[in-house]
Amino acid sequence: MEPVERGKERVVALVDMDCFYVQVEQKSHPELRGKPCAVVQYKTWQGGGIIAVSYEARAYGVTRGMRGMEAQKKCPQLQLARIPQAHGKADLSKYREASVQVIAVMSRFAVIERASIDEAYVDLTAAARQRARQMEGQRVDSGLLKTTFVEGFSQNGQAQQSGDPATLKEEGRRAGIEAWLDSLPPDCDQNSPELQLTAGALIVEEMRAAVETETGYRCSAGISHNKVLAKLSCGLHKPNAQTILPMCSVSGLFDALPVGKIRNLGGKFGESVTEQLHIKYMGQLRAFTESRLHMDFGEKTGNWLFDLCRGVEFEPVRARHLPKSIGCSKSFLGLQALSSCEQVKHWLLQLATELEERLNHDRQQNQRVGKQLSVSVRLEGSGKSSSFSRCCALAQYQAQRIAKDAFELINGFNTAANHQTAW
Ligand code: TTP
Ligand code: CA
Ligand code: CA
Repeated sequence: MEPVERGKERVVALVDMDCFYVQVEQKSHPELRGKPCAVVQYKTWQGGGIIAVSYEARAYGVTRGMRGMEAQKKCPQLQLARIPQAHGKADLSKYREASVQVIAVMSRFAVIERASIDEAYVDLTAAARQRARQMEGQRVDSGLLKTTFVEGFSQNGQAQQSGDPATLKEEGRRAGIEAWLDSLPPDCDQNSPELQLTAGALIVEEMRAAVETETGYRCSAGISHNKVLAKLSCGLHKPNAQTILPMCSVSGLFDALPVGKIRNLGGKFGESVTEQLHIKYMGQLRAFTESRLHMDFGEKTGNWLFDLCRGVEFEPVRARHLPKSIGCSKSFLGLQALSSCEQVKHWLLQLATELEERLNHDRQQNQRVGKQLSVSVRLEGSGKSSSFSRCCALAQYQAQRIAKDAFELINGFNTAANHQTAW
């Protein structure tokens, strides 16, 4: 038996809910279903800030970050749902509960790593191998992959000239699936990584159907050989669709993909990569030797980048259904900025009250206790912003005590320290 090509050993998927907060609101307010709508935080100023947008509303140009009133100018029939509030701030508990329901369904299928409130990685290696074995060399029925796109194969269909965009897209998708299945060698070896990706896609179709039947929520997914490629491919076709990203399509995709679109390269580190190497696209990284990347980024990171730009990555999917930490925060922008110790103490107590509730709920649900209290402060000055973070032992699940400890942790940073009441 030949060894599996490096980087193709696993089948990994990323499942991400479509316009998640919108779907949660649509479930409890059925009149919003199928309509252009958006979820806003704090309906006070100009209709509140939009944080989630239905796909019907996206067609009108409504985007996250717009004010509700601004969005209603683009789409007059736009309906706005508001995030509930508690302790003077947004209360996300209904979205967290919906997330728990989805994770419970998904975890019946394979090893799950919850990555955020609305997404999870799935290691399908074992399940996909087993499914590939069961196929016994028979061609996969494309009717079982009815929401699957294959990157690099979908555009090659003989799409007809006329027709509406949705029909053309569906024709291209179907032609792509057939071309992909044709590309699998006849009486395909069950150890073929491409066959295993296909088997993984079959399982993800079933998993997504189960999520929709049992919770009412729709999601999209990416299926590939590692977390980075799975995450990237999930975003290629949304909503309510899934995309296989085979290794042979990586270089074509990376050639026009800005470095910052890759998992873990979206922030400062990704910027330093593009600046130091004078590049823009992921594919351009392939021009650099391993030793050059070692010189610029150190051996470990250099190796990682060298592999990554070729689609190879090895971070494991870790079995984890629960968040690692429980946190809450609130921003005070512009004129709302806190300026006295009393105000700081008041809001610390509000945050601590939410924490106490959520910690108790977590202890009851998950039989575990938190050990560390961490407080972070971000200051947005004129132009510059700075932040700091301090931690201590979490002594008790008690709001007053948490607020007091938190105040002591940050009090040393008060620049108005020699004044009695100012912050
Ligand atoms: P996303 O998965 O980024 O977006 P989405 O689910 O709304 O839409 P898509 O179909 O494109 O995946 O975020 C998940 C939820 O997290 C989103 O519904 C609202 C919330 N969220 C915020 O509150 N603020 C933010 O800045 C982002 C990015 C998300
Ligand atoms: Ca989402
Ligand atoms: Ca997400």
